[in-house]
Amino acid sequence: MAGNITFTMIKPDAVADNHIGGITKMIEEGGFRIVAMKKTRLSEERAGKFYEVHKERPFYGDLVKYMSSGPIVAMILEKDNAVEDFRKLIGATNPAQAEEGTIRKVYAKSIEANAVHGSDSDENAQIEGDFFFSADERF
Ligand code: IDP
Repeated sequence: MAGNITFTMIKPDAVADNHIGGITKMIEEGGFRIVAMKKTRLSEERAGKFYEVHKERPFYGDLVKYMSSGPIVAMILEKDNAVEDFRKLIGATNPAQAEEGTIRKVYAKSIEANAVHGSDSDENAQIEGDFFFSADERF
């Protein structure tokens, strides 16, 4: 059975451009409840750890620099079928391929600076949520 938790980050460009409100509005209107939320900045080391699964990919170094370039907003979200439904709400990795009405269609600037992260499995949603939040930060 699909889980009811996913993890997201509003990425540095979208935070810098003042889109925290616009993006969280789309998230809430998409039927997700915000269980935990934090504005923070990743060091290069922490960003490297978060994206470790991509370390063999050619864009890894740039991605780590970009994700540590400014503050992000991390959130745990709750909804039935959370992981799959949130991937639908954010749209394709490359905003040129993102459907109308998706967060990336509205806010992403490029394939790298694509406004938001969304977990790709229930297992990763747990790992990524635990990366940022302790039990007493979830409500
Ligand atoms: P996802 O975020 O849609 O799950 P992934 O393939 O897991 O996409 O890639 C993680 C992140 O790495 C993307 O959100 C994006 O910021 C960056 N990325 C992915 N592909 C490229 C690329 O071809 N060039 C530059 N950055 C990329």
